[in-house]
Amino acid sequence: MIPTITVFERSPDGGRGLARDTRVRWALEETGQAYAVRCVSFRAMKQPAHLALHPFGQIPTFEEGDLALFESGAIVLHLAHRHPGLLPDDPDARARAIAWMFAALNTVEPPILEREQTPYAVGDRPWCAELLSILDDRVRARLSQLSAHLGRSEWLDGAFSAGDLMMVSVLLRLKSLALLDEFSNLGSYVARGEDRPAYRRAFAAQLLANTQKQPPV
Ligand code: GTB
Repeated sequence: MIPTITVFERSPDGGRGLARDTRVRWALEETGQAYAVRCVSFRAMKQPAHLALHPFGQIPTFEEGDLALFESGAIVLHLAHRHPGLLPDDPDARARAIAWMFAALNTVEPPILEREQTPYAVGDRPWCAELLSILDDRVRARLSQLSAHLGRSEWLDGAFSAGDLMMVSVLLRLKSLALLDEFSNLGSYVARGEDRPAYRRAFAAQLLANTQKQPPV
């Protein structure tokens, strides 16, 4: 049975791959799984049918047979457990790869999101520039630690894993800011992720979905 994921009917980023279905598409591509897509409007996301799948009324969701999942991290982890390609066989290395997934979502993504969303939330306040500079420093601190860990390695812990998939997905959100440029090894790390054939397929699929003409309603 082919799983179905939900995605924005039209992502606000116009197909830059920043919505969280891209990381799920990427995991599906890395593990060689065909998948179907159901587009959901902002309105439909808050309706009972979608809330039954996602209690917070968001995308992405994942359905396969009797299983319905929400949270991109949980979906990627599920795929990584079920199919080879995203987690090492060695139990300790596997646990470390999962730790990197959590680090991406719990430690690195929050300051990036706060930095990203602040201009929308309080961009008109006189103190916004000062706050942005504080938030930049918070992101910088995390990037500096991550950069020190990565050093000259290709990936975070040996071979590419779900930990890298999630970390690259999170760092991609910084592309519009100059912060990533301050850490050349992280820039190369993100570029390596983007260069993977599975990422390219995932990106192309979401771009097509977000740029093709919508049928009249
Ligand atoms: N923790 C959840 C997960 O990882 O799955 C977060 C899910 C989430 O934030 N979903 C967003 C959503 O459904 C889309 S991805 N938002 C609609 C709503 O809450 O009503 C976040 C996102 C949205 C848009 C852009 N963009 O345009 O650049 C980037 C990321």
